[in-house]
Amino acid sequence: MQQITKRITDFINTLDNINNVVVVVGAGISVGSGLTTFRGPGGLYENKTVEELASRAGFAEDPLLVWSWYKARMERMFEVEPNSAHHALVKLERRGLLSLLITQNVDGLHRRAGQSKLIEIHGTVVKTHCFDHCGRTAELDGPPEDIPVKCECGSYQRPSVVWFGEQLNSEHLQKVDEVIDNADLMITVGTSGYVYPVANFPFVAKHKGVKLVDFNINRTQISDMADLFVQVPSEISLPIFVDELIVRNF
Ligand code: BJW
Ligand code: ZN
Repeated sequence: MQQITKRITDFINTLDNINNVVVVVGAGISVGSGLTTFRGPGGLYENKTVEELASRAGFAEDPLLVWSWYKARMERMFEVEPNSAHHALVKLERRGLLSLLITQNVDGLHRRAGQSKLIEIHGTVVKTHCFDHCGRTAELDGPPEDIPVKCECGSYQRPSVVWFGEQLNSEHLQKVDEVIDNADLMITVGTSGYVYPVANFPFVAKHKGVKLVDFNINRTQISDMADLFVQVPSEISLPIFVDELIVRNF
């Protein structure tokens, strides 16, 4: 651990002035809370891949199967607690260093940890809307009892998350562009960098001269271009990094 802290401190000492940190998060941050990732162990559900389950076509073909997947995941999400990596990001915000946290996770753990400068760019499981666009929406305070969840129009409600082939919220994307333009550091945490357009954010940042730090237990295309890659579970490495950044007192 001393060696990791030294690598982190040495890197932070090379930085001039850090005031605007943008953080991009994926499923790996919640592993320390007991949730599973999409593409690692436990990533398959009933022999289907996330690409098959998280799509309009998948829901149209078998709404019960897709809702069963979300219900099982929601049961875990409501059981678990934010971990030290989520709390470290709240600390970064409270010290005034964070411009924006962009999470791909729909598990709500950042909000529960107390994060405010937050965009849930792939949506959230606690909201639903009509699969057939009748306009009805609903909020859930736990996993739904009866699935597939019915809509009053006769169709189904679906989770308000972004599935493959669906557009991300354009205001969110505009805000991301703005914060990257003004960023001096981007931190990526626990993402495979497999899913676009989020996978592009580190490339855009790097191209604009923003320093890039990646926290992941496995090497990815993001780690390959990062200025610092820390290959340790983020629940261990991220609290060290945030504390060292705060101690440096830019
Ligand atoms: C740890 C750890 C520990 C483990 N500590 N780390 C350009 C090129 C090619 C394709 C496209 C493109 N642009 C768009 C596309 C198509 C598509 C896409 O990206 N396809 C790929 C398969 C290539 N993208 C879209 O369709 C997007 N929409 C879009 O672009 O609209 C415009 C458009 C429409 C139509 C055509 C063209 C353009 C929408 C993508 C929506 C993704 N939705 C999901 C489901 C959300 C709801 C839900 O959760 O159920 O989002 S899929 C799933 O993947 C989920 C995640 O947010 C997302 C990213 O996964 P993430 O977080 O990176 O997880 P993993 O499991 O992949 O990785 C975990 C990592 O953690 C690993 O690296 C581990 O090593 C690490 N780890 N333990 C640190 N303790
Ligand atoms: Zn409806």
